[in-house]
Amino acid sequence: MSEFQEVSKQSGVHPKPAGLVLQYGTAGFRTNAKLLDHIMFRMGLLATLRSKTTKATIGVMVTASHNPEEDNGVKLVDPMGEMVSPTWEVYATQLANAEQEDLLAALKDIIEKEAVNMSQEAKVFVGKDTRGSSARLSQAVLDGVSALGGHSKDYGLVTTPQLHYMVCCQNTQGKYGEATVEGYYKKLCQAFIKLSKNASNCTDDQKHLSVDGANGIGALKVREMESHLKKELHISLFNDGSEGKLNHQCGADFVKVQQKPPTGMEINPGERCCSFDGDADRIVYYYSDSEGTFHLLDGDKVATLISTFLKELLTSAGLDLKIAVVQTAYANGSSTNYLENTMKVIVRCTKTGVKHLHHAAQEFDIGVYFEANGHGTVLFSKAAEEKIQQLAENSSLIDEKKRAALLLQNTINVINQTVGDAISDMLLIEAILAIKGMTIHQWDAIYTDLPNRQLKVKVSDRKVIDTTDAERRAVSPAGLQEAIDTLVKKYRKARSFVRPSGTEDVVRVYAEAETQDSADDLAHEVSLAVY
Ligand code: NG1
Ligand code: ZN
Repeated sequence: MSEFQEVSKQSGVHPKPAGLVLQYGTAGFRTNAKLLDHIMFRMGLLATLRSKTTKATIGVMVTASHNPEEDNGVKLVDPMGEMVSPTWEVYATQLANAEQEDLLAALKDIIEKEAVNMSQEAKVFVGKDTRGSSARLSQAVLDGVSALGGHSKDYGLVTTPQLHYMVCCQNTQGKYGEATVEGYYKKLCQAFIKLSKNASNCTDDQKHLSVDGANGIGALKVREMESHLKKELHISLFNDGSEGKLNHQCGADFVKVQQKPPTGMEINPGERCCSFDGDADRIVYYYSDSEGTFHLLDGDKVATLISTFLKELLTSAGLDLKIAVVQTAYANGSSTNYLENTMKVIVRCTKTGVKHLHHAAQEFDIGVYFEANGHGTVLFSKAAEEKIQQLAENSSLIDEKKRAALLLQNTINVINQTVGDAISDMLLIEAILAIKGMTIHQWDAIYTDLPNRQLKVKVSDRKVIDTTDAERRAVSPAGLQEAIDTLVKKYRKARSFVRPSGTEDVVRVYAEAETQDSADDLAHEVSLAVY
């Protein structure tokens, strides 16, 4: 077959370094960019096969998110804009690790297992972030697609969530929106402007937001979007990529893990600020108070704000829809406590990695999911969307109900339901704060975070740690959990857990306790128990 000849020929241009083994992890493949050329070519091949089996457009995003500039990575996007299915993650690893001479056999094995109809047309959307290596690597993906006779559309520089959005729009024949970057801005910004009109007495000062673009793609895209906002939001953009290095001392991951502001940003007391990560799928907020103390509002605070807003609207609209918040073990204990006991919403805890949260959120009428690091979105079931729409279109309704239904409808439109999206989340948060007339300080005061600490520990083999109960308890190595339990008992309001990272060769240690000193000590002691 000629397509296999072409694969053979082209794979010679993208050879695999012999013996190199990489794994499709929590966020796809991610490592030093120098090691990724063959992976990209092969992911182009795999996406083409996936497109043929699903008879739908598949996405391939070239990015390493919050990782350093020297790294890169790739992840596949399934037809509805979601992460690729677990079976195909296994295929991705197999194809990536086949030695050069075994590549065709590995490819044919997948074709056979999935009974891929090779005469079916294939379409793949490709996007990339701003890393120096991304242009070369995304070309390797495109080469992979064309080697198998697939069609591709290169979206060039886009955020990860924008690519997910395009794939979903394409596969729903435009019902979700138009599969263009312009269409994305129009849909989100129009909904944002309609929401903002519900904010009474909003001053120019309150419409101001400082954004740290992490010197990445998010900064470019915020600039592109600005004209669509019609001055309803005034953005001061920092770390826009003109000087600093991607993710270096800035961005959502830096701010969350270091619990301090990014460099390169001017922060005035009380002013709202937020940081994106390197591919703009995460967002965290923060401010500095009049004493100069830094306050972080992470994914848990975001989930709380959004779910409170939605719950109030459901009550006003008289809609009986089941709303839940999905978190991971990293969620601050105070947030879980507040959500369950004060707000009385259902809270679920899943393993780390958005695909787990996403699936859990799909089980409810409205599922708000956020990782503490700021990656998250809101999912509305089809039935919930229909009920909201019917109510919004019902002209006989009394004012309050109608207003709530319209707010819910525009909330749905401002959200990118395919995946966590810093731009979309930012617009929703800004709209909610404006509508509720809330300052960032008032939002922060909804509950007080328990002091916490995250550490990374290098071990010879992180896979010896196995966990259960949504990663909150270690089942191996023997004795580790007992050791953690003993340490935790020494502190008040304490909790700690360890798990192997899915994106770095480290074990992550998390601890929280009544005071920062206790959290720091506990994290340190637990990290010693991991060795
Ligand atoms: P790992 O490396 O598996 O902890 C990290 C984040 C995840 C997720 C992925 C993908 C933490 C503790 N972990 O995963 O939440 O965002 O990266 O980017 O923040
Ligand atoms: Zn990211």
